[in-house]
Amino acid sequence: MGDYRDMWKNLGMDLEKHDVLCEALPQAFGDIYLSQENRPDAMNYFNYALAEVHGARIQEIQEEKNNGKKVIGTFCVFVPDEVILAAGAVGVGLCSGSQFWIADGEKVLPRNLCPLVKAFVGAKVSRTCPYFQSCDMIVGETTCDGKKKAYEIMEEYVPVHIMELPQMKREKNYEEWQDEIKLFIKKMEELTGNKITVERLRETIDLCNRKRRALKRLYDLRKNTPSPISGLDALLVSQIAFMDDIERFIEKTNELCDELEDRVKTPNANGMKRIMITGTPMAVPNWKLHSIIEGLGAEVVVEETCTGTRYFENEVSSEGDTIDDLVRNLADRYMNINCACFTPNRGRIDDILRYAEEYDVDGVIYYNLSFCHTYAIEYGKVEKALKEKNIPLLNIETDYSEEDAGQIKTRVEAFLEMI
Ligand code: BJ8
Repeated sequence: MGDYRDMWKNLGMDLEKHDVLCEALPQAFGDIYLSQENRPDAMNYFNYALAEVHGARIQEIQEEKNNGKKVIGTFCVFVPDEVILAAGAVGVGLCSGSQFWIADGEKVLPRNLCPLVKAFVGAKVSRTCPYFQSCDMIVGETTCDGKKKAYEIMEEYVPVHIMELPQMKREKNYEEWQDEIKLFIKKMEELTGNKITVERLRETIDLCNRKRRALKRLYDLRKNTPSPISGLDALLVSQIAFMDDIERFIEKTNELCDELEDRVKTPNANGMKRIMITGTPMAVPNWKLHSIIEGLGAEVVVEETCTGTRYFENEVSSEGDTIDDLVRNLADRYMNINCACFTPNRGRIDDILRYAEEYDVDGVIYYNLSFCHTYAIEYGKVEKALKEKNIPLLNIETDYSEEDAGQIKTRVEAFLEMI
């Protein structure tokens, strides 16, 4: 990474603390990623994007800011990127996957809380995340209690807009979500001074659909036996998707898929067990479970998570002549995301069963971040549904620390032997 200290200083960052973070990341990335064999050449771009995640990409964002663009931070796949882009703003995903930020998060939050929430709050209060420091506004959403209440704390540091996400999927809830999207459009117009026109919104719907299609293409390639890409590499691509320039990301992901398409023409059977991960998201640099599973000689072939299928499944229709038509299309697509914050949430069980078949998995690992109650409770229903289909399942509840890595490794090893 180049020298970005002046830029970080101008962003009001705590440089000393940030140095500690910057020292740890290359080591972890090298150990986990660069030690893999037979990686696709096209992963070089994603290696670079990760290496420059606090450098070159932030510099680009600062240039966009200098050209008058606003930067909007988000934490959930329910916030429609289409609206952010249609207002001429830059969107960045702020979910945080690093243990580094937990201690600072715990200064202002209770310890018995999901690490994802503690980490994103810690990233802001410690002034060590240049994405956070670049944001003109963050957009929260009423999904789980931890996030919902954490946004009240964030308000002390940065302007916050909250979208009220319905927690059921009745007709009236779809209409409520349309109203929330309209309020968000209004807010974005006020913030940026740009009118969101039908034409502009249609363009960004098409753009976001192209991004979804590129990710879907990558995931479809993983349905091959063996998968032409490791689960770790696919996870990195998904994680970079939340921060990268969208046009470049689409191009680079499609280049990767071109290379993988060549690979699957000459499959080399490897006899690896094929694993699905389902559950809570894995924000960068959370590679813990994938590295354990793949370190034991199995391959992760699909993630039913928000850093996996929930992020790209289903496109938004661009049919219609008015903003109301397009907002209805947006609401229809987003309300089909099957997060455990909904009750009931049968759609998620159907997705898991469908993926188990489509990706031909040998077993499923349920990934639950500690203190995430909605996903922890939903485990019972997933377990019952998978049992009926004789699909083996292992439940892993964990946080971002490495303390339980040995114990998880032992349990995954036993699971792989059993299936
Ligand atoms: S759509 S999964 S990104 S809310 S923060 S719910 S892990 S206790 S992230 Fe999520 Fe949107 Fe749903 Fe997806 Fe649990 Fe932690 Fe809450 Fe979390």
